[in-house]
Amino acid sequence: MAIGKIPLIWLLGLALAFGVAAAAPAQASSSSSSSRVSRHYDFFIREANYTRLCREKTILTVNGEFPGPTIFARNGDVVFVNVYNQGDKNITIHWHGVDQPRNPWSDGPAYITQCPIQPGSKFTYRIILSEEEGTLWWHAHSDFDRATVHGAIVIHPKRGTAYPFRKPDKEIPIILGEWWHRDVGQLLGEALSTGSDFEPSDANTINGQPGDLFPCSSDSAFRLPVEHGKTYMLRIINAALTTEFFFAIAGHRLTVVGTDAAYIKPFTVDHLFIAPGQTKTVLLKADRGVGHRSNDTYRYYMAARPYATNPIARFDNSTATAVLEYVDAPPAIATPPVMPFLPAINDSAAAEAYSVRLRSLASDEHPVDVPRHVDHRMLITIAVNEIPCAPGDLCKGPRNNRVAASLNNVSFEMPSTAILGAYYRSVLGGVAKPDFPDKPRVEFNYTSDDLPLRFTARDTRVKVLEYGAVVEVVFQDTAILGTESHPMHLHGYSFYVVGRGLGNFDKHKDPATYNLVDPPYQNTVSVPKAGWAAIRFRAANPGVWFMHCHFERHMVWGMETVFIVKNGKAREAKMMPPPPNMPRLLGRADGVWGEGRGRAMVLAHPLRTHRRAGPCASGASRELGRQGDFPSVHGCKAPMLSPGEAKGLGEGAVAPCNKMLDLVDWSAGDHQQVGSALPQSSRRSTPPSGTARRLTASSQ
Ligand SMILES: *[C@@H]1O[C@H](CO)[C@@H](O)[C@H](O)[C@H]1NC(C)=O
Ligand SMILES: *[C@@H]1O[C@H](CO)[C@@H](O)[C@H](O)[C@H]1NC(C)=O
Ligand SMILES: *[C@@H]1O[C@H](CO)[C@@H](O)[C@H](O)[C@H]1NC(C)=O
Ligand SMILES: *[C@@H]1O[C@H](CO)[C@@H](O)[C@H](O)[C@H]1NC(C)=O
Ligand SMILES: *[C@@H]1O[C@H](CO)[C@@H](O)[C@H](O)[C@H]1NC(C)=O
Ligand SMILES: *[C@@H]1O[C@H](CO)[C@@H](O)[C@H](O)[C@H]1NC(C)=O
Ligand SMILES: *[C@@H]1O[C@H](CO)[C@@H](O)[C@H](O)[C@H]1NC(C)=O
Ligand SMILES: [Cu+2]
Repeated sequence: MAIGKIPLIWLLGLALAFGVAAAAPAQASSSSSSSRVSRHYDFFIREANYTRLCREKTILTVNGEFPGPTIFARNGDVVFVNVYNQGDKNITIHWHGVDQPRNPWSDGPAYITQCPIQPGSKFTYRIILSEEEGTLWWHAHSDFDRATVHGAIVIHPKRGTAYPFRKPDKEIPIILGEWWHRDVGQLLGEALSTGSDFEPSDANTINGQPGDLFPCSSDSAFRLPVEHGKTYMLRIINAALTTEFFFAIAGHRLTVVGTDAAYIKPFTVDHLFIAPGQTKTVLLKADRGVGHRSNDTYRYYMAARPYATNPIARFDNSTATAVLEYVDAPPAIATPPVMPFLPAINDSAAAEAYSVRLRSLASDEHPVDVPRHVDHRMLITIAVNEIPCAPGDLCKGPRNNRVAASLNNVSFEMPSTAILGAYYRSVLGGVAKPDFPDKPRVEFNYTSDDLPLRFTARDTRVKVLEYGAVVEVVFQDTAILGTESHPMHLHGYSFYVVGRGLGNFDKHKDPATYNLVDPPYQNTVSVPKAGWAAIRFRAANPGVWFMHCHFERHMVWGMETVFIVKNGKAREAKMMPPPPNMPRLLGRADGVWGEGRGRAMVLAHPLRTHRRAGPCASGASRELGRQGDFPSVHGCKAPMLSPGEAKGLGEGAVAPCNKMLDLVDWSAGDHQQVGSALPQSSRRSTPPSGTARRLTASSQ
């Protein structure tokens, strides 16, 4: 990303924020109890050519940008994002770290909460911000698309409230990622077909750029211009598929003030540690520059070096750099930037020393609510495993088997239809088994070397939780194919990380070491290599919530499960009904809204999708309109399934995303009331004219 890019995005975001804010008063006053503001973004998924490491390559992007556009909002807002899939593959988008109270429909993981948005289709996500404040991010949640389809979500304090520290002079997203010479979709396809590990990336990146240590990368390296005496807020996001990082800036210390979307007690470090899925909000005081201290210079590297824990996995050990540059005192002679000290690639002690320092702010304005009494305990072992090679297959995984991964020895098998839809229609049984184990079937010395337990088996097993139950999950790393740290991410919740340690979790001794006073509140916990981490949350968000390792390759190998949290009794304790434009029939986002009450419908030609907003598939017609909170829905309207065809499919049948069929009466639900059932509602019927368009047009 070139130097001019960040300020541009920043300005766009401000323009949008002001655009919305300016239009908001009319609507805010119509909803007396609330300051909830709606914001609108258009995301066009499309291919773009980018050159890195001396080679041009086609990647999938949002609005042609890599990294993608930043979403700006305030605590408590609702953000609508229209996702138009103008690419040539299925995709979904996830709003990482947003709880989405009662609204799993917009959470995003493919085949968990929705069928993918197919090429030529559109889906509007409604992102309901509640308790989150700080730095989050969005990313594709299908295949390996998130390698290039990701961006920051910046959540400012509510209007009239402030940061729990002095307002920084400027805020800058710093997104850590990777770059592959090859197409990531192809890499995924090859690895899955042979059961082998993935090829490591060719470079690590900061804001999309490898930096000075790579060929053809110096001119385009990300540069952060600073002025002496000012304070900068870096919103650091680890968007990498495979890599945990140490991060530092030469000559400067970093004060960590937030992690994921919660404030913490500030602490100052020379370097920090960040796992994929996590964010760190840090303050950087620009106290150097030329002439202030004897060895001051005007350029300092910021650098991200991998922390890699599995000795047998191949990995990209390269260091990504960007340049912090004092612009208020340009020197006569350009000097090379200074490199920061970073821990060694295998320095587990450094990673752990950082993680144990995280403590919630726990102030009057930002209190904690750590559950003390636990209703439901789970011990979940994490493992990389093997699955025997099927006869006749050519497998290139360990010992010529397939590499796999598991939680409690269940290697999660992705269903072919969305679990949420099946659960909502009370036909879960055809898709998943509600018997994910609470603990490993057999106890063993989890962290002992040479465990003779390589094999696992695939299944779609989910955990069903009672509404309101306090759940404690202890994640236990195992040495099955080598110990490794794992970033475990839960959708739908943030959780308190109440404990962590090395070796085997001891249920008699370790709980005594828990921090129940000010544990960090996170959505992604880094479980230490050959160790464990304990989290607690109150299951008060009904829905279907994915829980998985945020290393993408572990996820595609099965290191995940799903928590289904039942509805409670009160209306506010129940899942909202599905939105009118849920991708379902053939995964089409724009299939059937507002039509076809209680009838099954099918789109005529599943694979002949209208690409790049071309004509609709035969039998479907293009529609324009809006419904409820979802403005300007347009797309292809599916034809109705004939009563005969619908009958032939049978009552309660569960069809895969590509086969159609939905017998629920989608339009009879209370979509119109969804907004009013929000904790604080302020449905705005029409976006300020031109807002979305302005963003779209100017962000290309
Ligand atoms: C990318 O480059 C290729 C080869 O030059 C070209 O065919 C293709 O149209 C370009 N794609 C885009 C989106 O510009
Ligand atoms: C500058 O000097 C200080 C003290 O002599 C030293 O600690 C530091 O590492 C030097 N370099 C930089 C980039 O600050
Ligand atoms: C990184 O990996 C390469 C190739 O495996 C190796 O030659 C190099 O020494 C490694 N560098 C570091 C810093 O570990
Ligand atoms: C890290 O690797 C180095 C050599 O590459 C080795 O000497 C050292 O013991 C390792 N440290 C840890 C903590 O494994
Ligand atoms: C488990 O294995 C580790 C590593 O081999 C060993 O140090 C430890 O003593 C074992 N624990 C038990 C309870 O056997
Ligand atoms: C895991 O499941 C596989 C396949 O059912 C079985 O062979 C293996 O013993 C199990 N491992 C453990 C640790 O339970
Ligand atoms: C795209 O999604 C549709 C509907 O879920 C599915 O039928 C199709 O197989 C998917 N295509 C690919 C390439 O995965
Ligand atoms: Cu993992």
